[in-house]
Amino acid sequence: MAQPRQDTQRKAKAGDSATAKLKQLEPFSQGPENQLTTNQGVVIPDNHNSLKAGARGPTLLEDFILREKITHFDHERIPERVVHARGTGAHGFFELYRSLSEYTRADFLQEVGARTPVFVRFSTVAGSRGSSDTVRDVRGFAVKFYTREGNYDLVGNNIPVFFVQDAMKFPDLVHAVKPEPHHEMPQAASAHDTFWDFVSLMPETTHMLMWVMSDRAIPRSLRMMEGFGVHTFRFINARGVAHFVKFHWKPKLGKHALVWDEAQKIAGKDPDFHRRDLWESIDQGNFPEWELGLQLIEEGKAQALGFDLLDPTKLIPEDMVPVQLVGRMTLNRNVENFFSETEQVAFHPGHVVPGIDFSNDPLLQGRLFSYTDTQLSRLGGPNFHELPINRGVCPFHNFQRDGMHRMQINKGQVNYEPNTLATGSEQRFDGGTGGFQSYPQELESPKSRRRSPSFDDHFTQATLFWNSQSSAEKDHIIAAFQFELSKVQLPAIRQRVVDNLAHVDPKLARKVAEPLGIGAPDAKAAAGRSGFRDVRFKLPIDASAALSMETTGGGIQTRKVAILVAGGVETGAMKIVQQALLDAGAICKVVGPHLGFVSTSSGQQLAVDFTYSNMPSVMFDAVLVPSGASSAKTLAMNGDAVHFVLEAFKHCKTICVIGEGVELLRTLGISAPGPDMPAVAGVLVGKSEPTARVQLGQDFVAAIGRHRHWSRANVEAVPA
Ligand code: HDE
Repeated sequence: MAQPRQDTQRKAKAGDSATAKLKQLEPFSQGPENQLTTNQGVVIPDNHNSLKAGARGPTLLEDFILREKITHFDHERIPERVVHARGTGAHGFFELYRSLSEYTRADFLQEVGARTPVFVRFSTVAGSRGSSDTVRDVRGFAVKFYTREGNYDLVGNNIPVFFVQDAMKFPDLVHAVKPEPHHEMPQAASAHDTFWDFVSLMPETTHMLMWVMSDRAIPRSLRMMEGFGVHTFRFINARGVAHFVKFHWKPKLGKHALVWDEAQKIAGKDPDFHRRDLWESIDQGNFPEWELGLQLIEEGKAQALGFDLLDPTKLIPEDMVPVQLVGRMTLNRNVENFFSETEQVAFHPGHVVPGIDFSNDPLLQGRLFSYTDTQLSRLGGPNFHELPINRGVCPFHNFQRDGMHRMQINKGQVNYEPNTLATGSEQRFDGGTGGFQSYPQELESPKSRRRSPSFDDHFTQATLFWNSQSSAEKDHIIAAFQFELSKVQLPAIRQRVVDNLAHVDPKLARKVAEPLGIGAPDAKAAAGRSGFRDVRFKLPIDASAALSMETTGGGIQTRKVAILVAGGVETGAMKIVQQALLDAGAICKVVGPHLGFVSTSSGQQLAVDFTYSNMPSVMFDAVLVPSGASSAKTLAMNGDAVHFVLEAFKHCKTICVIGEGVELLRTLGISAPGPDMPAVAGVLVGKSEPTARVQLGQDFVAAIGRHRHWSRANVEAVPA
């Protein structure tokens, strides 16, 4: 058998013409765009019909084209993430404002203006991949920095604390919040018995519960929420000096939320609401931005805080350690393939670079094991680092080899160290001072399975959060607890929750209990239960403005305004107001009775973007109803249009009506400006006269900038 090869070599030397011909066999230049092939490159002559015995006969097993196509399809899905299954991602960059060399030797944090590519994945936690975006839940906020020294993953959430203190309780927490195992309901919701049963028995969850029952858990947009690293990490500088560090992401557009009724409706009207919002914003060049904030604490000063930095149910109030803004992150590129990028991206809190290290937070320590482990089953083997989205931008080299789905072809004889056979010099590693050096922290002994007493206080920071909320935010928290607990079947569980809440604030507990058909909250009963710690450490502050979302600002950029029209709409004043909105960065969409065009009062054609029924008011931040007698009349007769404004009113959104447009507000008792008309927060009733138009536009912009008008009275009475 060796003979022919020798022949060929011999002939090639002699310049044989047959070999020369062989060399010319280049691949055909057909591209996959214009020619379908099998995975082996064989051209498929017909992609519509399988191979059959006659036109009406059975399909033949020999049809390798059909078999390959269907086999691949059968295996298209990979297991979804056990938590954070539903998400969306985007590419961008991080740019440093100031050198952090004083604190860390991490290369990407040294040079002012240095840009590092990033990939970010946002997610909900409890729901399956196909669940809705706007459910009440924590949002994952995971950032992969592709640095020159390796990938650094900051795998955080939009809430700065966590439910449990020790990794040991994480599987229990997740089991409790996921759909109940006997009937797999409810999907993507914490409003059920098992979740509240578990958390009511674990008072350490109380602080995070306050956040999850607040508006933080129903963000208006992923672009309008904060991110947090949650755990305390360490920065180590070139001299080996360490600082504790907490990470924050501050959104440039401010922090804003939906209202609960709206969130539930959007979950049905557009389950992809947050994904679409992020995708469209980036697509339209409205790149979302966050600033990276750091709280830095000298190792020796951590003790003085009054609570334990290693306890992930605690935050450091910004009033005690200010957040320093050190850079900005811009997301400017959508993915090209959701599966290859967003689904296959593998984050890991253990992906750190020299200069960034861990603390002994027992929740973080558990995470360090979990993330590689989960990728092994989710991505099918140990080579997921070779997937394009997970590959670093710096070269890497080691002797890990083979395994499922190996892409790299490692060449040569040597796959071990030390060795003398590899090309170049002898390979022997004797340690040294370069590369990643773990912080040489002294450890305590002996081994034990104990919780540190410094983790005992479960309520002081929950009370701090409560005290820091505006009165509207407090109302929303009470309503959220009431809603969730009203879905809990067992009264004893409801009772346990309110008994615990009495340790946060007695009034909060009383209010929550009111409609739940249970007894008054009993703080003593809570304190008598096992697992309860009646301990409060002292905090130097009672409230912290940074914990509220109410004063966040952020302008009206990318806010969506619906312009409700029908035939006969008067566009003179409308255009002036619309221009003011566009100048302020808002997005205006015309919503009419049908797609195509409507005729204006001056006989022109106005293009319609959406209809009242295919794009409801919950998709918008504000509504403009222009003047025009016949347009206003048609709108007032149309149930969908009337519902549109009533719903926007109920959700406390800004509404601006011009001239006859006020007809649409008549059921709310709002009429044309005059002595009888009561002022209603966030409702602007403008005249169409040229002198009033410019001012109206400015007032409208300012009112939308206040996000929602919570002081609007009696919205519960509005039937929408
Ligand atoms: Fe995670 N977490 N987690 N987690 N986590 C996962 O990893 C885990 C925790 C967070 O967009 C999983 O690849 C344990 C805290 C985000 O791909 C899994 C513990 C915080 C994402 C896992 C925690 C997070 C995950 C599931 C307690 C905020 C989504 C799929 C010890 C700081 C990342 C996967 C993405 C994903 C385990 C607690 C954030 C199973 C064991 C605290 C943002 O490995």
